[in-house]
Amino acid sequence: MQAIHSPRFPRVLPVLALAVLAACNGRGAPGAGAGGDVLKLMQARNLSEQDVTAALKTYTPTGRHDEYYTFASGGHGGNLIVIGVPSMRILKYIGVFTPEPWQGYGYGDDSNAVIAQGFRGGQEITWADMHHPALSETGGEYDGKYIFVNDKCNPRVAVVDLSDFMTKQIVSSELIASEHGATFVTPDTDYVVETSQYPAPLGGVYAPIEQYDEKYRGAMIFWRFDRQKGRIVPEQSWAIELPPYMQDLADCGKKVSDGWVYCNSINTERAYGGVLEGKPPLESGATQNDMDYLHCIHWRAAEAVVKAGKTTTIAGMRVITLQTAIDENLLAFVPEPKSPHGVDVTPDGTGVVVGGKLDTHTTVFDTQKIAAQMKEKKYVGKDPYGVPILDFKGSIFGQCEIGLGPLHTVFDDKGYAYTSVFIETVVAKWSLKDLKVVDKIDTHFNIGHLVAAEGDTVSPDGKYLIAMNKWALDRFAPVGPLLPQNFQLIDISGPKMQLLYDMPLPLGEPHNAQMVKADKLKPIEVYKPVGTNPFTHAVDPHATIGGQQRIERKADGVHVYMTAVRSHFSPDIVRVKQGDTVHLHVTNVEQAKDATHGLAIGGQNINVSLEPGKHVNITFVAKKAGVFPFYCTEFCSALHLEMAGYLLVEPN
Ligand code: CUK
Ligand code: CUA
Repeated sequence: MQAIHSPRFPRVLPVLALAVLAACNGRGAPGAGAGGDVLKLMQARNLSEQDVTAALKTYTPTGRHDEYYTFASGGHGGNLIVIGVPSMRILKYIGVFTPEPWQGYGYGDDSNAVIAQGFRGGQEITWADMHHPALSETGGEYDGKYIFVNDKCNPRVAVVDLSDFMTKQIVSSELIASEHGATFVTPDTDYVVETSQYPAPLGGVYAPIEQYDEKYRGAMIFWRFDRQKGRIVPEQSWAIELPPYMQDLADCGKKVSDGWVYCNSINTERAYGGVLEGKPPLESGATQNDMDYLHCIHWRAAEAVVKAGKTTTIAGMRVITLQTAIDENLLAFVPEPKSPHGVDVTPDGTGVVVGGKLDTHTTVFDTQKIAAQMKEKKYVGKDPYGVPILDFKGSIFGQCEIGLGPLHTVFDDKGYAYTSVFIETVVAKWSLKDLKVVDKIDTHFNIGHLVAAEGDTVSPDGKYLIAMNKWALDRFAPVGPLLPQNFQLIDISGPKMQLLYDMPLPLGEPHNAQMVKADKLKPIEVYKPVGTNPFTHAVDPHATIGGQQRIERKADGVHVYMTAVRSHFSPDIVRVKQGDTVHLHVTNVEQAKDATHGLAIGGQNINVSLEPGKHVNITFVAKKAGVFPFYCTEFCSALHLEMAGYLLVEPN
């Protein structure tokens, strides 16, 4: 064996080489020669033993599927990113708040209508600041059926159906003007929680900012999810009014704390800026107090209060006023250290872990102590709005000295918690039992959230963790001043964490993600029966089958009933008059798994995806006279280029 010159090669390398050799021999195929090649490769590419084990732990040969799906928020992109773990291969982008041309999302009547559900106050919105996806749960376990996700900027919540990986609904309430603590689900997905961030007068009305204390408010919305329909039911949803602090992240209780929701807050100082008006900037005004308030809300008791009709309606939403919440003992505060961030309920539901951006601890609040004291009304004070306050020391399990800037926490199957530490830029592994740090690993760089396999459930898997880092300063080939984000896959199965893989994310700041066991998802392969509209889950009234293709002129315009099949559209000539409203009803009549077509029409901003069996309706006005070729945008067959036709718009 050749001597290895690189200082990166540890002396144990030959052991690894032997192991690789043995493995190769064991499988019969590559033989001893291949082992030698591995060594040469390692040398040529300057790879250490660590590098090679990382590669062996993530490399996924062709045809082999990943063990987990990660659903990452697409940040500014307003879409969800589906990633396989451990390979870190991107499997799909799901259009959510933003049109997605490949999927035809935002280019046909039904998907346009979904995106339009998210327009606020008549304003068209085609981007989002997506932060926190949440998988649907049954009994506190991911059930692989739905994923919800929020838009922090334009308070909205979307419902994505994991049977076909399509966004089916967006809900938005004018009650609040921005949000952050969303989306978090109750353990059986009865509710999807959305909490405001920047206080504003409830209901989208105006009040001078000098009346901040009196007129500005926060609120937590409980969006009711109907599992049968797979939709949020706004009429069955409700909210709780909160003081004008900046409510931050939230998490729902589980097991012993089922029925509760916890939300941290910042800016209990109620600063609102005014740098040109002689006031301190918002961020210094908002960091005066040593403690902010963890909001503890008994949502199950609140639900009963709603059912008893003790609500006021604001912007169409039933709201439990702050006074009613206090009177009914639904809400209490526990002081939490300076500028807290992250609220994460432990798998057994006994603890709530809160980080402190300007603190060096994570604090583990004790859900049982909080519930007991609230029951006995053992309060030590009130905030300016009359919300009762619990004793800090009497409400915690303890604190863990973590490092500078702890943010978010996830869990494994062995009783350890993993906290992202922003300023120190590490992941800290610590024991929930004795609150001691046992391991730290560097991240590159600026870690925000982290996600662990099944990490938000009652039974985390351990195994994998992804550190979601902002701005990868030097990890990748440079692409200009706007830096990609960096997802770092970390092996957490052993006592020491091991970095396995760097994955650049080029779309927007992803914030948070969910990692679910792949075999929990059972996506469909084709739409059945032929003519299914994915947004109604039923055969569309305009579905077209072979032999029924036709063009009909009706009072509301020209209706074109069209089929797509390898390799033609029928009809393939569509004649209309300038100014006609055209209704295209297109059914892909195929049922083979890979028989997807697309339909694009030049000059009309139309491109829809026609997966097997799918039906799409497209309405547009033929404004301009001319000849507009249309064609299939998926390479569906040898005669794909010939899958085309003409839209002929005759001048008036
Ligand atoms: S926030 Cu982004 S790093 Cu919106 Cu969950 Cu903490
Ligand atoms: Cu159908 Cu190409």
